Amino acid sequence: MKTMKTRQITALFLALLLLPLLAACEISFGTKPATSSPPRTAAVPDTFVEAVATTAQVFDSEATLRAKLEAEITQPILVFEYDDFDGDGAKEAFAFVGAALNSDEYMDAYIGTVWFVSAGGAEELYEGDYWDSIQCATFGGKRFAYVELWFATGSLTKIWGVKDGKPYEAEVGYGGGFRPLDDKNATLVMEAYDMIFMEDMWTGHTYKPYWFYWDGQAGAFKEYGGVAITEAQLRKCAGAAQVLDGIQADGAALGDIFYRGNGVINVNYSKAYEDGAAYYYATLQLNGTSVSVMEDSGEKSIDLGGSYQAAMNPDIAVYPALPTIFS
Ligand SMILES: [Ca+2]
Repeated sequence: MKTMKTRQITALFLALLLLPLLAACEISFGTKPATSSPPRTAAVPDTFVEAVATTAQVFDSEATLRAKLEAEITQPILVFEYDDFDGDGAKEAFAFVGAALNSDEYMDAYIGTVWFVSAGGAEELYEGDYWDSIQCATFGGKRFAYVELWFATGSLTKIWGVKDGKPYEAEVGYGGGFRPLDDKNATLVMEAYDMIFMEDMWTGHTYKPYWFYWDGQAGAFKEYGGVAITEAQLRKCAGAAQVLDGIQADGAALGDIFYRGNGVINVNYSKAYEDGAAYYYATLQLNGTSVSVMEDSGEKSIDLGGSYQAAMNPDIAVYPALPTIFS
């Protein structure tokens, strides 16, 4: 009896001992096929990344953004500027919705609305009349959209950028005819009646460019403000005498001379007549220690009508220290 019981206990003991071993074998057999197919740990992130990328593309694809805008409007989309304006990886668009006038007198004029569209939806920015539809330019690596509002005899520029996924108006001040020069600089035109003073009245419509730049650190446009210099200071530059002597030989009197941080020097001068005076300017470019008359589209900037001020938009003007040539 005792022997029988001992055998049974031994068998039970062996079974108990073998069970975990068998279980272990089963586990190892069970995991084995997994090694022959692609490892699950690698396959999961791949699918996940793919899914996220697909979702992002759908949210800000050009077709999706167009559809978001089309749901809000009744007029056609004339311009759709689709880009990553602020460089954050998400696409957005500035769109012009409306109609071209197509008249002989106003060939490129439009009436309509500027819209901003992102994955978050479509937002109306400005409704009005324009000399042109939306144009785009890059300053400091950021993309901007701008329009020229139809304003009396000239235009008024409105510029928008994108920050934290939202559009904002990049204030460049009062003026029109915004013209990008490179990835930092631009000009804005000041309109004035400042050429002829006669019988106590100003006449002579003039359009003078002023110079602006994108200040990446401030995240804002600034104007190159002018610091007044004297004729004697300007004559220290090579090439200045030739220009100034020519102006004075013509019977003109020098007015204010402004030096700007981009090396632009505006020389104002006037000629007196019996019952009034005519006002002119020359724009010079300082290169090192010499100056030359600036050329714009093949035209020399001398004997042009009007007078320059220190700044067009004093609120955003930055005034430079004078270079040593003027000291
Ligand atoms: Ca963006």
